[in-house]
Amino acid sequence: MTFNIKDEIGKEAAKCVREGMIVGLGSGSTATRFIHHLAKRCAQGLNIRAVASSKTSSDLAAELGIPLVSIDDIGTIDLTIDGADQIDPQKQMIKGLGGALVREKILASMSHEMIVIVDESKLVPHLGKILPVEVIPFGHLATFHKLKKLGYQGQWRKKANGSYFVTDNGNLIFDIHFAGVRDNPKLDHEAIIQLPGIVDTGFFFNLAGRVIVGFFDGQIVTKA
Ligand code: A5P
Repeated sequence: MTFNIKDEIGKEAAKCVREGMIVGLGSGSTATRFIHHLAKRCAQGLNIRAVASSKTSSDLAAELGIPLVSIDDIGTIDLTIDGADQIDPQKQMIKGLGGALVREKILASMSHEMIVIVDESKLVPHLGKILPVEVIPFGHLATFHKLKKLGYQGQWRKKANGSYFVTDNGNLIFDIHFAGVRDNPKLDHEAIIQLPGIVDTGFFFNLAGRVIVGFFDGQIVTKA
């Protein structure tokens, strides 16, 4: 079997789950490896309940036998474990390349702790590059023009067949392309979120707890 760093990260993350917890399941390829390892622990007798941040993660958890609860049946989450697209030294993040950013942020904000699971390619000194933004379909072209007026360029996320990518919430994703790194991501977030029609941005501030980083030499480091 070939060495897969995301699998090692997922295994390490699954060790953080304790008996009786309500666990938030992230989305994306690293979170998927975590869900597989969590399912193995459940099969060995670990009792937990999970809530998922996407239909894909929910379907996978159900298929692997992880007991699921509805978000509306719980008030708080003990621990959410999720990936990220970029994370800086202040633990500010960009998420949403998988399109699940809104539900991921809801879960993270309900959690006593969000453990972020990333390989070393996600560690950046400053956030930048691509920022996914969830936009409601109604009036999306007007929203696009308003974003452009604020200086934010980018493109609508599309599927391979050319149709719009639609989120689990029935919305669209506009991927803002930044020319370089951002000096003040919080100002970007505030400018974008005040536009009508924007549901949320992929910026995650003050949400990350521990960060489990997998290095390509096989080392796994947990940062407090
Ligand atoms: C999903 O919407 C994202 O926020 C993911 O958490 C993020 O894209 C990281 O995914 P990978 O683990 O696949 O890189």
